[in-house]
Amino acid sequence: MIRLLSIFFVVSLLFITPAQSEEKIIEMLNKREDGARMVYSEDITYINAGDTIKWLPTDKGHNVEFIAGPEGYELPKRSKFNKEVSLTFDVPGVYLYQCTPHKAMGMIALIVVGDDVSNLAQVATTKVFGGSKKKLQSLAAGVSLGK
Ligand SMILES: [Cu+2]
Repeated sequence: MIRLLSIFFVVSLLFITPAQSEEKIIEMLNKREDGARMVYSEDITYINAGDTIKWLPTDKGHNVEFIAGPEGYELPKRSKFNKEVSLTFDVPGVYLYQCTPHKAMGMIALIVVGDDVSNLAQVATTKVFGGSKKKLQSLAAGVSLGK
């Protein structure tokens, strides 16, 4: 009887907590709270597969341009300046994007989908410009699992 009840309990939990995809907001900023200039609001964003990220053009003159992702991932077109952009990530792995006009000023960021860092070393060798070279190395070193 207890066993039957516990099975019932587990099964009901499955129905009560379905896997929900979430939407995360990232802002494009001239200046962040920590004083960093020309940045996204997050340097490294951790999401689950199926989640969506929405970038807001909080400050003007920025965009989102993907330059690396897991194998087989077709890089989306770079977004328009001053426009909101939404992307859903179904494939686990590490993604790298930059802001086209500020790509040499360190305006780059990483996304880690589904705790999968198997392509991190490869992403870390992506060609980036100027001040973004150092930043990419520090971001890659800062990636951690378990959030
Ligand atoms: Cu920018």
